[in-house]
Amino acid sequence: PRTIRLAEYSPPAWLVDEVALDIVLHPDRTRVTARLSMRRNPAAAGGADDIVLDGRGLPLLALKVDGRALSPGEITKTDETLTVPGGLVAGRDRVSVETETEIAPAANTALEGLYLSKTCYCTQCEAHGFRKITFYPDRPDVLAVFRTRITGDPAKTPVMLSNGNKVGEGTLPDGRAWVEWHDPFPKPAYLFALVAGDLALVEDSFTTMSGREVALQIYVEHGNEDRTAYAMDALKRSMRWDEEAYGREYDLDLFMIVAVSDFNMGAMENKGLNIFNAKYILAKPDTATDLDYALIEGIIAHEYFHNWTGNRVTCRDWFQLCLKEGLTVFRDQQFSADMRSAPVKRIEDVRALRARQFPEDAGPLAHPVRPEAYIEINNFYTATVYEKGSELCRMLHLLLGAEGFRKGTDLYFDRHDGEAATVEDFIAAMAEANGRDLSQFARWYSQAGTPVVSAAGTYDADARTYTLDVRQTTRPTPGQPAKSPMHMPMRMGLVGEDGTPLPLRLQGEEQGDTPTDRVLELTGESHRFVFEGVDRRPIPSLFRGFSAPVRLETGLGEAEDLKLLAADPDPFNRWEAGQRHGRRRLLALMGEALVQKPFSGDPDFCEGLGAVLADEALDPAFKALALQMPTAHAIVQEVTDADPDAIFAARQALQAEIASHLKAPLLAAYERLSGAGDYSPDAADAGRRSLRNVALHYLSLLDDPDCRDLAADQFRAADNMTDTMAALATLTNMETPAREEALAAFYDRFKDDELVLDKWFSVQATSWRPDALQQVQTLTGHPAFTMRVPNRVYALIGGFASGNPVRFHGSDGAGYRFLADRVLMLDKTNPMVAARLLPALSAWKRYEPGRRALMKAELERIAATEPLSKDVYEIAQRLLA
Ligand code: HT7
Ligand code: ZN
Repeated sequence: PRTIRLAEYSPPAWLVDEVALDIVLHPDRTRVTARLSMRRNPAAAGGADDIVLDGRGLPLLALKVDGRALSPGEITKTDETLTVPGGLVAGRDRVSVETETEIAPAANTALEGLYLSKTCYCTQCEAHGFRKITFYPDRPDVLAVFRTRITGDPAKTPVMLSNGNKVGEGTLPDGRAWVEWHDPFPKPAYLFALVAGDLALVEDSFTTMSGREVALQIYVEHGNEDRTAYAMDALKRSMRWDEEAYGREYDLDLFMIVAVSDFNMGAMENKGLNIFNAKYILAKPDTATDLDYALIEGIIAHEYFHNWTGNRVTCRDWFQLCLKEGLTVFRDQQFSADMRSAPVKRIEDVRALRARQFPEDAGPLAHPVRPEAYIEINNFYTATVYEKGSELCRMLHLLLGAEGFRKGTDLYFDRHDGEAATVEDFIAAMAEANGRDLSQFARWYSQAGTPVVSAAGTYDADARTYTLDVRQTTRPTPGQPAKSPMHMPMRMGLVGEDGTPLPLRLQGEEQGDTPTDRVLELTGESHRFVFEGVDRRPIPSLFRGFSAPVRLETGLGEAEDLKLLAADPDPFNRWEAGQRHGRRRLLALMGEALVQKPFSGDPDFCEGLGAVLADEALDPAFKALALQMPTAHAIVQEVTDADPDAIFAARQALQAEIASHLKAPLLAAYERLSGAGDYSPDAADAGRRSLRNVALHYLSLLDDPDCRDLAADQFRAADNMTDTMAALATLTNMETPAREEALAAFYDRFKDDELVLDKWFSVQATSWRPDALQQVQTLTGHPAFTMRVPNRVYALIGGFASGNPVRFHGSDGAGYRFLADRVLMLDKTNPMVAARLLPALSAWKRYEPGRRALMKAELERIAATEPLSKDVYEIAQRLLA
C-alpha cells in the first residue's frame, strides 16, 4: 500500500465551484449523476492540468466534458481514479464534467459512503467516503456549493434529507418522490450527507444572538421520540454557549440531527445534517446511564461546534486533522466543564487521556499530533490527534489567557472563514493576535511522545527561600530518535503541611500583591526557580489542573502525598496525590507478592481516603473519583514485564483493604445517598449516584453479611439505568445465583432495545470471573449477536479486549487468539472497525515474556494474512515494527 506524506502536499490543479448531484435511490442500484462546475486553480503549480477525480470501485456509466460524451479510450480509469487528460481541456479555465455511476448501498458493509442502516439510507463521507458515492476530487481543500436532488419511493423513504435548505420537492409521474436541497456554504465533500428513510421527527427551535429563528430537527426511528429530549436540550445549550464563549452564531435556518443504529464511530458533523450513532442521541432514565447522558451532551456539543471549527474553517489536508478535532474537543470539554463541575470534568478528561493517549505516545503507535505520513487516514482518528490535540489548545489558553485565546480564535475565524487552513495558520493567528512568539510551542504538533518532567526542591529555612529545579526530557518514539525541549505552562503553588497556600514571589520580583497560584513557562531542558519569603517548608503542587500533558516525577514522598490528598487547594492535584499514592501502594503489593510476603496494610492511606469521604465540603462526584484506585491499564504503563494476574491480585487486595477499613463510612454513605425522588441526569445527582456506586463496588468485595446482598437488592430496586448497571456489573463479577437471575431478568426486560442490549453484552465481557472468555465465546453465538453492527462488536469484542485487563490476558493466550480471529473475520466486511480493535494488543512489549510472545504471534498471524485491508495492515505493521 502507498504511504501518503505531508511533505508531498500540492494544491489541486482544478477546483469545483458548484456540484449538482442527482441521486436515485435503490438498495442495489442507486444511480448517481454528478455535474461538476470546475475551474482551474490559479494557486496550482501549473503543468499538471489533468482533471483527476477520485472514485473507489465505481463503474463509469457515462462521462461528458462540457456536454461532449467521452469514450473510454479518451480517459484513464483505475479502481481509484478517473483522469481526464489535460490535453482535452487545454486553453479552458472552466469546464463542466458530468459523470454517471451506480452503487449498491445494501451491499456496503464497511459503512463508508452510502449504506443502509436497517432500512434507512445514510452516508459517512469523512474521510474518504464520498469517492465511494461518485467521481469527485475528494480532498478537503476543494470546497464547493452542493445542490442535491434525491429521488425515492415515498413508501420506503418518506424522509429524504441532505445538507442546507430544502428548495424543492415533488412527485414524478411514476409515483416516485423527489426533493432538492441546496447548501449555500462551500464545503469539502467529506461534509456531504444524505439520509433517506421512514423516520420520526422531533422539532424545536432556537433564536440566535442576532434574532434569527433556526428550526431544530431530530430524526429517529419511530418509537424513539421519547428519548430525544436531552439531546435537543444539549443542542440548544451548545448553540447558546458557542455564541457566548466564542461569538459564533449558527448560519443556516435549519439544523438537523439523525440517529442511526449502524455507525462506525460516534457522530459526524456534516453541514446542517449531523449524523449520530443512536447511542449518543437516545436517552431516558431507564435505558441510559449518567455516563450516557454526559456523553450525549459532550458529543452533541462537539459536532455542533464543528460548524465553525471544521466546517466554516476546514482542513487543507488530512494531516491537519487536529486543527479541527483538537480545537473542537477543547471546546466541547470547556462546554461540559461549564455545564457541570469543572474540576470533576478535568479529572475525567485527564483520566481518559492517560488511559488512551499516554499508552499511544509511549508505544509503537506513537505519532505527532499532526502526523507526517499515513497509509490509511482512518487509522489516525486517534487519542493523540483528538485528546492530545485538545491539550495543546488548552495550553495555549493558559499561556495566552482566556481573553488572549479568544482574540486568537476571532482572528483565525476572520482570516480563514470559507477556507481550508493549516496548523500554521492557527498558530499564526494565536501568535499575531497576542504579540507572542509561538514558534517553539508549535513543536508540540510535530514531536511525538510524552515529555517527562522531573522536579526537585530544596528549602532553606534561614534564607526563607525554596529552590525548585525542573528538567524535561522526552524519550525517542518511532522515527524520532532525538527530541527537543517543549514550551509548556506549569501552573503551580506551594502549600504548607495543612494546605495553606504560600506566596509565590520569585527572586528579583517586587514585594507586594503576591499570588499563591501562578503559571511558569518552561522552554529549556532545565529551569531553576527560586521563591523568596517562604516562611515554612512548603510542599510543591505542580502542574495544577494538569496544565501540560506530561508525566510528572514530583520527587515527593508518601507523607507529602498524603498531605496533598488531605488539603491541596487545587482539586485536581488533590486527586492526583491520591492516585500517586494508590499507584505506590499497588507497586508495593506487587513487590510483596513477588517475594511471597503477605500483603502489608496502609492504614494512613485508608484514613486519608476516609477523610475525603467524610468531607462535607467536597462534591460527591469528586469523592467518587478520589476513592477509585489506578486502573490495571495504568499499572501496565508503569512496570516492565507486566503480569496481569499480579496486577489484578494487588488491586483486589488494595481495594479489599480500603473496603474493610472504611466499611462503616462506606455503608453509611451508601445508605445516605440512596436517592429518593425523580431521576435527574444533572451533574449533582449523577455525582451522588456515582459515589454510592463506588461504595457498592467496595462493599461488595467484602465477604460480609452486611454487604452480601447489596448488589442484588439494588438491582431489584433500581429505577434508573445507572444504578441497574452498577448493580449488574457487580453481580456479574460474583459467584452467586443472583448473578444468573439478574442477567436473565435484564435480558428479558431489554431484549428488544438494542442500545441496552449492548450493555448486557459488555457487562459480561468485562467480568473478572475466570470463565469470562468462555462466556464471551458463547455470546458470539447468541441470536442477538452480530458482527455486522459496530456497536455490538465494540460492546462484546472490544469490551473484552480493551475492558477486561485480567481475562483478556489469560496466560494461555486464548484471549489474544480470540481477538485476532475476530479482527480477521471483521476485516472482510468492515476494515475500519477491525482496525480499531487491534490497539488492544499495542502494549505487547510491556508484558512478561510469555504473554509478549503470544501477543506477538497473533500480530504476526494477522500481518501474514492475505488479503488484508490497508486499515488492518497498517496497524499490524506499526505494532510489530
Ligand atoms: N469528524 C468525525 C469523524 C468521523 C469519522 C471518521 C472516519 C470514519 C468514520 C467517521 N465517523 C465520524 C467525528 C468527529 O470527530 O466529530
Ligand atoms: Zn470531531
